[in-house]
Amino acid sequence: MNYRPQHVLLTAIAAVTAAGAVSCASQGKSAKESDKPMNIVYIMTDDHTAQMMSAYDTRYIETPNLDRIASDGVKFTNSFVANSLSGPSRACMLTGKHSHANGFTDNETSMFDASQPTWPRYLQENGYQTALFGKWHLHNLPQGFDTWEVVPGQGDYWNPRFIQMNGDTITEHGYLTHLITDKSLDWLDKRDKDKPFAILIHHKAIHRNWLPDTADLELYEDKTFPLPDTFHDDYAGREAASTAEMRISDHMDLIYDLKMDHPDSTSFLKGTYQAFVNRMDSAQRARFEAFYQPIRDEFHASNLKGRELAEWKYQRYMRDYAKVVKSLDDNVGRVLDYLRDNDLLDNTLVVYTSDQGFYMGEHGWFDKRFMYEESLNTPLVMLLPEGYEKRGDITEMVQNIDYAPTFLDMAGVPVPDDMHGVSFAPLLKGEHPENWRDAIYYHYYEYPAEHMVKRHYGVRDSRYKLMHFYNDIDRWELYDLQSDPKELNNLYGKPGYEEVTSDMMQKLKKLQEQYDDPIRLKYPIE
Ligand code: SGN
Ligand code: CA
Repeated sequence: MNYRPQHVLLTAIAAVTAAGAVSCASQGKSAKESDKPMNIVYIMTDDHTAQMMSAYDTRYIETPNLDRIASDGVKFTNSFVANSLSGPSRACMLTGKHSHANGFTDNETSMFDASQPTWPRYLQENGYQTALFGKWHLHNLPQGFDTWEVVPGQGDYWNPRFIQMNGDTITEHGYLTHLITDKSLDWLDKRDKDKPFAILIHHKAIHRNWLPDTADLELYEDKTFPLPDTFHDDYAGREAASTAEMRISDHMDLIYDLKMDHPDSTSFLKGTYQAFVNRMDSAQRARFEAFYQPIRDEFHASNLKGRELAEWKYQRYMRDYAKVVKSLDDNVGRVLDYLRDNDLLDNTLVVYTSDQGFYMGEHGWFDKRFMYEESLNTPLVMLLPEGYEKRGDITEMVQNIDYAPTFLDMAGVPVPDDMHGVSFAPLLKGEHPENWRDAIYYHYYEYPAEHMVKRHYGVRDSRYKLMHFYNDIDRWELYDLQSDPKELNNLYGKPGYEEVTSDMMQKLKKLQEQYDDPIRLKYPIE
């Protein structure tokens, strides 16, 4: 590895200036905020999918503040994760390495070695102030941050607990999305203004079980969301899809997920639901119950069954999810306003992304995990500091393993050789490197586990996707994303696709070798 910690702010400033990232001196500009090294504001949500962000998809809801980032900056239209699950995705993002190399393969059995190098730690060692607020979910305490305050595990929407740096756990009053933003803005205000900073704002929103802020409860109640045309998918030719337990019809819980509590209900998730709603104080709870009770009464009287029930559940799911997005969008707006009002936008990279995508009824599902498009994709929009002129859509394929090398590169810090990701800083300058990757690699491990999505790995290029489901199954799937973007028609083994299959196998083999994923020894490709 080339990298040597420099520990000196001046070195970092010199390096940044040398990299041309933020210096305005050469453009004859007078000394001002943008002459300083670049800052990073990295905002990541949980389970926020591109279908529910209007910069990407106008069918469902409006997200004006998130869209401000896209319209004033850049929007990646081919942005993917390496492993569509929270902890693994976070570990890939922090380390720039695929799951097998960073050691955090799944939420259940992994423990993140927080002493391993991460981009916040490299920046900290190079004179940056670093801070993290919100969801961490790597089963130990953060390292590489001057300041952090994280929620235990998945966190609580209401009156949430926060673990503090001194080891104490405190309980705050209010709604989590506001509180994470309050803490972040407070830190930004109190930071040492002579040093560059990197702040990671990690929301729990929009994670299950979609408890909205009481201020947003009434929203979207008049709206009927269009049903995805794959909602009643029969999973023909896709065994792993057929055995997954994430169908809105069969696996979404009426109480826990949809708040349709009833004295006679026997759901095994009732206790979990009650633990969450019991966190509310009496005023919060009264507003919550006043909103949901009439819906419950009508629902329990209606005695819906079969497809009617599934479609009713879909509408309630979409509404609650949309309400939680509304609060998130408002709070991202607060951060953008703060940066604008404090003249920070010229020299700050603002990133908005999610730990993965999510199903909004496509294939009949909620949740994520699969390498199918909705959960492989993740939203990625950025406001760029001076010196990065690109605006609008970026179509090259990027992955969350690229974030670490990109941020280091932009900050003028050498990118360690052992990172799998590649800096996409050239794309932010409007360049189109000829040797940019033509395919991405994916590997999901958490099985057997909740939602029962079988282990799989695969490769996706701009036209085709090849996946191998393994462990207690041995099934390949191949899709032509051009003729079958919804991935309903598994072409693997069908006549006429021998050459495409063989090409994709070779791409898969090459990536498994490049990243040195040990799975290739178990399932060697000729
Ligand atoms: C929880 C959820 C699951 C979800 C996982 C992982 N169940 O276990 O639905 O798939 O988190 O999500 S819940 O009953 O606890 O809500 S992740 O985004 O953190 O990876
Ligand atoms: Ca997640």
